[in-house]
Amino acid sequence: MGSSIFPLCLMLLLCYVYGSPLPVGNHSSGADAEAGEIFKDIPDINLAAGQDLFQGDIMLPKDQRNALRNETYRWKFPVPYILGDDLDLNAKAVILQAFEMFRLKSCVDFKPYEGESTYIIFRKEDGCWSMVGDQHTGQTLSIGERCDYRAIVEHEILHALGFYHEQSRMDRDDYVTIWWDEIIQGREHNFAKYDDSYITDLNTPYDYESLMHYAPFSFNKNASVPTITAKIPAFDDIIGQRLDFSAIDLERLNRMYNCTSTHTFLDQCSFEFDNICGMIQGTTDDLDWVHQLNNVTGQEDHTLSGSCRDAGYFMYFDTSSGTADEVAVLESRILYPKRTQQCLQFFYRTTGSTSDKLIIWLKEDDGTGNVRKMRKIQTFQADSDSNWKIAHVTLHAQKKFRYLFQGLKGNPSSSSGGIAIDDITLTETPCPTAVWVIPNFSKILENTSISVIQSPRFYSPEGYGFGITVIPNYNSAGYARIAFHLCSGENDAVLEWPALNRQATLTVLDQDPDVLKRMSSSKSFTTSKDHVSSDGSGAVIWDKPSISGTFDESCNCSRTVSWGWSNFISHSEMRRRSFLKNDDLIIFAEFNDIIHLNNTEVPVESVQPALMGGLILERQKRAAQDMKPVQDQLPYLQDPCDPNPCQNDGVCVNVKGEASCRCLSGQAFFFTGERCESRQVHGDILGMTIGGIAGTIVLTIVLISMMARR
Ligand SMILES: *[C@@H]1O[C@H](CO)[C@@H](O)[C@H](O)[C@H]1NC(C)=O
Ligand SMILES: *[C@@H]1O[C@H](CO)[C@@H](O)[C@H](O)[C@H]1NC(C)=O
Ligand SMILES: *[C@@H]1O[C@H](CO)[C@@H](O)[C@H](O)[C@H]1NC(C)=O
Ligand SMILES: *[C@@H]1O[C@H](CO)[C@@H](O)[C@H](O)[C@H]1NC(C)=O
Ligand SMILES: *[C@@H]1O[C@H](CO)[C@@H](O)[C@H](O)[C@H]1NC(C)=O
Ligand SMILES: *[C@@H]1O[C@H](CO)[C@@H](O)[C@H](O)[C@H]1NC(C)=O
Ligand SMILES: *[C@@H]1O[C@H](CO)[C@@H](O)[C@H](O)[C@H]1NC(C)=O
Ligand SMILES: *[C@@H]1O[C@H](CO)[C@@H](O)[C@H](O)[C@H]1NC(C)=O
Ligand SMILES: *[C@@H]1O[C@H](CO)[C@@H](O)[C@H](O)[C@H]1NC(C)=O
Ligand SMILES: [Ca+2]
Ligand SMILES: [Ca+2]
Ligand SMILES: [Zn+2]
Repeated sequence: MGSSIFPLCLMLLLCYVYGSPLPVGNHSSGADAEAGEIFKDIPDINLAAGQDLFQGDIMLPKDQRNALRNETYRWKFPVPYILGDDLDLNAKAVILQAFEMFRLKSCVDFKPYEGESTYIIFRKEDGCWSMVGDQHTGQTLSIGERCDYRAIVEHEILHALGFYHEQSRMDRDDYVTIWWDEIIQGREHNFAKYDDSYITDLNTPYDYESLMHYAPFSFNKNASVPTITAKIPAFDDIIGQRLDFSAIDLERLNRMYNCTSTHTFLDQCSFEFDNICGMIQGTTDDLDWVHQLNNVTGQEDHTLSGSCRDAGYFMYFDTSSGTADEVAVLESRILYPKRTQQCLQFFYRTTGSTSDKLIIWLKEDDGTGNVRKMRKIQTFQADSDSNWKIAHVTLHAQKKFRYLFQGLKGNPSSSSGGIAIDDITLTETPCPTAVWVIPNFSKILENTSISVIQSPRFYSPEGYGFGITVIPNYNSAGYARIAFHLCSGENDAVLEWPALNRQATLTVLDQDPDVLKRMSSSKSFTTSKDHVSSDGSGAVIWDKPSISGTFDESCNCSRTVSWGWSNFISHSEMRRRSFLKNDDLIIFAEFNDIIHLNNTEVPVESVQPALMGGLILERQKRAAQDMKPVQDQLPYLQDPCDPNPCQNDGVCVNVKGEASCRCLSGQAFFFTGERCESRQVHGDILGMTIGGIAGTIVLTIVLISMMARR
């Protein structure tokens, strides 16, 4: 048994499609121009687009080994990829976001294609689909119209990595009911299940929450009758979730690929255990932080928010006694950065004097291997608001380091409390540009007279003012509409208008203490000249807000019409996970120019000598011939510092998408050149012998700014 050629099984993916973003008509009145936006299934769109092409190609022929069991179909990391230029600009940036989620939560990694024999080429074809497993030929993964959402791209990549749909499991009939009579004729094969000689569940239970599960109304005949329902009805609301990987999705991915670490995750702590995650108390300070159990009402920890007795710890610095200026320091263990930027996220609460301070420090390798070089990063001044608050601090650690929390007593006589910290996460990803917290959100959801909530004004890295619009009860359909708009701001005179080809990303934060298990809801669109005002004037809505927008007193600025999703997140989703912890809804927003992704496609090289077997070579030649000719273009590198182009241990810094090398400098010599390729000896100590002492020279990083790149 077992024929040797694995068929190119195209997996037609039935992904839940979110409605395209549409403008909210008039934000100030809260009225909506385009009502009745609903979820649509890809099959409907595909049928309309004539995508019967893949029908029937989905079934695995009998006697075939499954990608999941056969290691031949497992990828070697990093997976080479090409972003085809037929993709929408937004889709390209969303694919890169999905890569970042894999890098954060698993050991899966991706790299731009450089002539490898196997790779994934992302294209915009009809619908969203992928092949299953590494086909060793270079394979297409389609991110079609309306597929450009992070969760959908993650779903497709999971197929490419070797995973089938959750309801294809052999034991699925124990967990879900398939209503065969309600399935569109000819689409029944989408509900096939596979024998356990083909697929393995990797010893994990059936997962209703899987990103790989079908939604109830998949391939249905009648819009109001489901084709798949859960045996436990509570899960009917959950199957088909398209937020992010579930905990079990990650467990399986990590088991299949033997992942033991991830690429961008560094540290986290919710302080629930006595070892406080390897953190240590400073020894040269006055006092210690206390590992405090939340046993006083109104003083709950952040992780559990008072939901469990005898659990829920945080770190606490009491500022109500002693003398002013007394200090306690909490230090992290030593961490080893892989990138040059880290984001420290934590929650803190101040209940003492308003002159108390919480100060974040970075302690780095001084060049001799000792972690002792201190840098003050940010100070948080206490205030009279005693709720938990979220904080983000960007660190730029380039060598091994610790991060420190310093509590500083302000005025004990005016303090009856102190400073608490909890739920720390440290990742090597950028901190969010805009963070908007809406307190008392469950009360807002219940109050139907609240129609529209506008955020304050934020500024993008380029200087554009922008805001977020939330309509908590959109058309009473059980969904919150969340949308993005531009605001007039102090930089408007020098900026480019209209602001096109910028990607707006809105993320509703799942406040799970474990950053790897967070299932935040994130959606993106890219501003385009096709986004026109619904008032009939045909004006592009991304023009200067002072001209195209309406004045709003709350920000003393003009806001444009907002663009977003009326089904951004359902009320039941928000209540189910930790979206409303402490009754705060937390929304992150980004607004970035992505025009550098306009030309990313690189030609496929047909010859790859020596490394490959004959069969694969043949297949690849055919695959290359089948491809449309592509123009000669420069390869696009997503992270110019990966791999590090700097020589002689130079540190690479990503400066606006370009690699810039910071060269090492010693007492006797230093490195120069764009890639730190040449060594120079300091003039004044030219006479010193270099060779013998090179090993003991103390190397310190000097920030020699390199020539500005063109
Ligand atoms: C895996 O698949 C390859 C190619 O189809 C086949 O040659 C090989 O025998 C399979 N391995 C196992 C263990 O089934
Ligand atoms: C928005 O509402 C204001 C007053 O509420 C009105 O003057 C304006 O014409 C409306 N704009 C649109 C595009 O409907
Ligand atoms: C769809 O199902 C609903 C509820 O069962 C039923 O009332 C309706 O007639 C059905 N529509 C069609 C077109 O079959
Ligand atoms: C994972 O580890 C097992 C056992 O060591 C090994 O057989 C398998 O090849 C590994 N898989 C991958 C993808 O590295
Ligand atoms: C609360 O916990 C602390 C130790 O964390 C303990 O010293 C204190 O007595 C407890 N208070 C109450 C009211 O149980
Ligand atoms: C939230 O609700 C509580 C109690 O209902 C109230 O005391 C508090 O002021 C509210 N917070 C805000 C920011 O509205
Ligand atoms: C609902 O919201 C309105 C407007 O903000 C407010 O005046 C009213 O008191 C709220 N009602 C309740 C029950 O909170
Ligand atoms: C509003 O902004 C204008 C300039 O944009 C400024 O002159 C004015 O003082 C501001 N008003 C308030 C209340 O801040
Ligand atoms: C994007 O690339 C296409 C061709 O590849 C070109 O026609 C277009 O002008 C580019 N857009 C921008 C804004 O540079
Ligand atoms: Ca805690
Ligand atoms: Ca101490
Ligand atoms: Zn799928």
